[in-house]
Amino acid sequence: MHLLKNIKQTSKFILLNYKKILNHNSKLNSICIKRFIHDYEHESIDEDPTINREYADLTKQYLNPAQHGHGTLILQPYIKWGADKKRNTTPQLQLAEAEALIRTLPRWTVVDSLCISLMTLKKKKLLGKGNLKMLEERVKHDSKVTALFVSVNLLRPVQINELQDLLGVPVYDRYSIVIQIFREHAKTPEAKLQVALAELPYIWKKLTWTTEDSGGRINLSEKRKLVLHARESKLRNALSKLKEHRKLIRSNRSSKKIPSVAIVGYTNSGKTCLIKALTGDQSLMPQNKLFATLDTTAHEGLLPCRLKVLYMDTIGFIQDIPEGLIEPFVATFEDAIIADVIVHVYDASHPDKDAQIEHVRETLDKIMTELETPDKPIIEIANKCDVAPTGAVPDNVLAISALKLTGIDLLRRQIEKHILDVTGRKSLKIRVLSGSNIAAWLYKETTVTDTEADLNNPQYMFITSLVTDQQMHRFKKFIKEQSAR
Ligand SMILES: Nc1nc2c(ncn2[C@@H]2O[C@H](COP(=O)(O)OP(=O)(O)OP(=O)(O)O)[C@@H](O)[C@H]2O)c(=O)[nH]1
Ligand SMILES: [Mg+2]
Repeated sequence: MHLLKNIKQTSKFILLNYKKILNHNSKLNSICIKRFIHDYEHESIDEDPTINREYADLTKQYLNPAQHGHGTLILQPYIKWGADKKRNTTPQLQLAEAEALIRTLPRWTVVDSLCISLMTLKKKKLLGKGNLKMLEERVKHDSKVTALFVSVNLLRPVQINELQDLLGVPVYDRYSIVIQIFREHAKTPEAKLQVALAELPYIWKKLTWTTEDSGGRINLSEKRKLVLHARESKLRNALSKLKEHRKLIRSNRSSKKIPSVAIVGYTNSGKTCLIKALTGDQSLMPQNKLFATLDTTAHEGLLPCRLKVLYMDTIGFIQDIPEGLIEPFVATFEDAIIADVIVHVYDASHPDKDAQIEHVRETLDKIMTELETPDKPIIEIANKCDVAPTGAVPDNVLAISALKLTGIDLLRRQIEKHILDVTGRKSLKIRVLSGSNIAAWLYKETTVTDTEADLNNPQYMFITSLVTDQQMHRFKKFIKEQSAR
């Protein structure tokens, strides 16, 4: 009774404190984002140390971050028959991706790995007696194994507890491993904010399940739930301010009329490398890691007609992770998806490319429907053709190598065709007096793609320009004004 009263008082105190913070923040408008980001960078999202400590305990209990890494035994369960059987991939390919996830984490190593066939992943006890015994022996006989990674998107606490109690090592699922990768790779304040939000649904789920699984812990969870609610509303508040801020940048971008191209695709398919090839931006660092890019960033490039475009780099997609993990990233992904043209790049050398392509198509379709983005051209291109087996790319798909720079000019031309189409730009060739106001207007207001002298009259020249209907309208008005003078 006394404990319950104490918890109620603490909860009230936490809530009041949060209301104070939230009210205060709402007055600060965009400064809030900077302030929040500053707070976050200094690991003090919450001004109350009780909440900080409580949240740290929660992440320790449910995410189990390992600063010093782990020697990992990977278990890839798969369903052999029935509706839940995966049809476009194999257990070995799924296992290879699970290994790549672990290798992406610094200081984590793959010690041992195996595939296990199961009837279902939904049982309270994930594994049967025989498999448990075999796992126990493998862990006990290899002292290098310090953790088990079960490569399914989300394990229930009761499933984790059974394995942990038996094996004596921490147990991770795909969601928690991807969160650890996100935490490692989030460098910008924005990415850190999104990662902080992405881990909340995971902790929520685990906390709720724990409460369901063992009724005795309800009081403790109530306090913890309050902490999570408070943290979530603060993060969401900051993220929605960030969205407003991004809208401003976006409208600025569209007022400058620079067309944009979103580069999307499965993680590690070569998106960053492709943008480097298209723009020549040497500061871009492609890496052989999953989720190397977490931020949506814009990079300026030139099309063959000399029109400027912005290439948007984006976070990669991956199969078998719950939607809650990606949801916070949709805020910035939105910036990319509103682009004029989308380029879906896939790794043609990857043995699991068909499943990867399908996953990206489906996810993209879902996001675009949810965001109510109008239909737009999606160009699918096959990357890493320098190492892809012959016949891996269908005839109607453009095959490129972003690394070896093959097929890049052809891709630029394809992008150009779509951009001119979508943005309604037409090529216009006009004879003007050299150095006239009209020539100056064209240079200032439109994209001049070519000039040539008029051989019949050296005082005149031909200017070829790309113009939108709007620019054409303004141009005609300008000509009228000039001739009225
Ligand atoms: N052989 C070969 N390797 C490539 C090619 N394009 C990219 N790579 C390599 O593939 C790896 C991943 O490239 P990134 O550009 O970082 O891939 P990404 O899609 O941006 O990956 P994430 O940001 O992690 O989702 C790097 O090691 C690149 O050097 C290619 O055309 N051929
Ligand atoms: Mg990248």
